[in-house]
Amino acid sequence: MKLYYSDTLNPRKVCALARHLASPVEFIRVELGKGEHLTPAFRAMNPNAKVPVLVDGDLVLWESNAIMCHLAEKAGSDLWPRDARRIDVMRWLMWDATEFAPLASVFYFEHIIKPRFGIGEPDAAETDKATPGFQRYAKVLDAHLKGRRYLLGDALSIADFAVAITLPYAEKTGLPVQAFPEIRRWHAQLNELPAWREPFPALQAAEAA
Ligand SMILES: N[C@@H](CCC(=O)N[C@@H](CS)C(=O)NCC(=O)O)C(=O)O
Repeated sequence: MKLYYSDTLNPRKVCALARHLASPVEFIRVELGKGEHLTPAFRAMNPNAKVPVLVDGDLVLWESNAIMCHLAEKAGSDLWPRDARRIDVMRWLMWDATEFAPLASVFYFEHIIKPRFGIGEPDAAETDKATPGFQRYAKVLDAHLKGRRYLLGDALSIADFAVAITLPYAEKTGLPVQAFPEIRRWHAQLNELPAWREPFPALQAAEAA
């Protein structure tokens, strides 16, 4: 399998999961700053011109959450459960994609993407606008996590990898999580996983130099 990624938010979930499962993937770094995702060859894999993309034989799969399902299924892992908990995972993936992540990622975009790609200064008006919505959903998440180690209870799942993905950047981006102790406790537990802390392959020495 080949996993096309960049060291940004959505690929991060997939890279973390691939490492956690020790999936046999070849990591292929796509330089967004150089427009490597805009080439005809890349668009032939993903017409959205976005990372991550997984190529597994004839299967070319885009969308980070779908890729996580595929990697977990392929590994025979319970992180994408085969029983009724699968529906619960779907619930959290949907909730994240439609409610939580669009608000949480505003902070990431303003404070990490903009400076990194030189596309303007962080705009406080944008994060201010996202804050009430973020707090509304963070409250739901915080209440759900009370008494549960992970989103599904005792067992880690791909839903945790999806919903928590903005949390490694919380401090740097000013994501307002201070008022949500269960979210912070949950993320501290995820940080115990080496693959969560270090999801990306090391840069080649020449690139890093
Ligand atoms: N819904 C997609 C979003 C992927 C996405 O937004 N990827 C970003 C990096 S985090 C990207 O490739 N951006 C390039 C662009 O928008 O030009 C997923 O979850 O895979």
